[in-house]
Amino acid sequence: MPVPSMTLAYIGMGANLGEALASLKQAAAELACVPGISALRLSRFYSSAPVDSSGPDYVNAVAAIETALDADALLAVLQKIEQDHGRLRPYRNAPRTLDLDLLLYGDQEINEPHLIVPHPRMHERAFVLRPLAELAPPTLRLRQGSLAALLDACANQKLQLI
Ligand code: PH2
Ligand code: MG
Ligand code: MG
Repeated sequence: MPVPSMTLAYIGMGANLGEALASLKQAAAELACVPGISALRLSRFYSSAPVDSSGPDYVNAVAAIETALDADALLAVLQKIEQDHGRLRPYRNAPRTLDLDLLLYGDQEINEPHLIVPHPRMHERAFVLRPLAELAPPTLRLRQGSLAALLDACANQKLQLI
């Protein structure tokens, strides 16, 4: 049987309600068990004040995976895990028990109403870029610049390693 081609994808993980750290660890374990997902690598965990949001401080991390799933199927997996963790969406950027964002899917650009990849705000968020830099090759570039330059630009955003 032919081996399906695998895509390297990065998932941004965040939570600021409930047992946020435990939820992120549990979600990573759940992701690693999904058929079509392999080689999960997890960054360290960081806490930071909510950006354009409210409520308690967030815990954030990034996971890198190899996946045979297409971007839509992967999005459905992420949304199912969010639901399983009691995710509600009362309003935009509301505090949440679990947020799993598809940051990068190979080098694909996706512009659909329900899915934009690369994630449209990742380039300006230290809570995404710092953990991403632990997993991504230093050569990684986003449309807005190199990972190193983007990290420099948001160096003023306070982030605490947990
Ligand atoms: N997620 C948001 C909005 N603001 N702030 C922090 N610190 N961490 C997040 O994950 C986060 C946020 C929308 O997804
Ligand atoms: Mg998000
Ligand atoms: Mg989200």
